[in-house]
Amino acid sequence: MKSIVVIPTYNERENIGAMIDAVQSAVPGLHILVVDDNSPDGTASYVLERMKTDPSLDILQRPGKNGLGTAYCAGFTRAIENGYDIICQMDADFSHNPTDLTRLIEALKENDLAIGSRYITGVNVVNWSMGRLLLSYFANVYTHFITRMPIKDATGGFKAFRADVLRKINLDTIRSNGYAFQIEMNFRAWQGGARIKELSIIFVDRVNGTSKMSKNIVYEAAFLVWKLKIASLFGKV
Ligand SMILES: Nc1nc2c(ncn2[C@@H]2O[C@H](COP(=O)(O)OP(=O)(O)O)[C@@H](O)[C@H]2O)c(=O)[nH]1
Ligand SMILES: [Mg+2]
Repeated sequence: MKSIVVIPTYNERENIGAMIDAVQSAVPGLHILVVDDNSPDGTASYVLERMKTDPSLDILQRPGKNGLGTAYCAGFTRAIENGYDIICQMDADFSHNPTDLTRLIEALKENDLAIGSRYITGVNVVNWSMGRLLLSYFANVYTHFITRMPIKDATGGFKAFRADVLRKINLDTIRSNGYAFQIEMNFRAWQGGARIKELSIIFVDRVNGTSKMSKNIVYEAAFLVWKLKIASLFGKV
């Protein structure tokens, strides 16, 4: 199976080198596609330099910061075009542990979407403020309550998809970005009949670099779950 992990970056120069090393030693042979939004800190030039000697590494460069959701959609589209069977997604900031990729990919033998979940066995989050933790936790309770999607952590960004699941979703029509993007992808996969498996992971807040999370991302997600719910009632999702 041809497999790849898509890693979006915005100002991740401090992390990306070690992240590429860690992914490659965790899952030998896994290809990496970095989607960089012209990070002012030169993340892309670092990756381009490494690509000269590493054929398993690729980059998609976009002209400016255009949000996480569209970065993922562009990366997924490229991965589908290039014939990958398994397409993973993870952050560049070490919040997601690259060694968990093996379990996510393994789970695709019997599932179509594997989700790294922080909320299966209690709360597996390290170093977040109580405010941020409560926000994330209740965002998930709220999402579950409205959509009835059988997923405990619908806002996480550490996943593995069978390419078929992504092919079925019309990626060009996705407009959501932050938490909302993760929820929307799960919802569309679920509505499309994907077999979904959650695996427990430990999420650790970043040590280097800064978060791009904002208040708008929360409002966007709060609104989106209603949009999905209503669209699904009318058979539009
Ligand atoms: N290409 C791209 N990557 C982004 C954008 N916003 C965030 N990222 C990346 O997405 C990942 C998650 O973002 P992060 O700021 O850590 O969000 P948080 O973990 O919710 O605080 C990191 O690898 C970021 O560099 C964006 O607009 N474009
Ligand atoms: Mg982060």
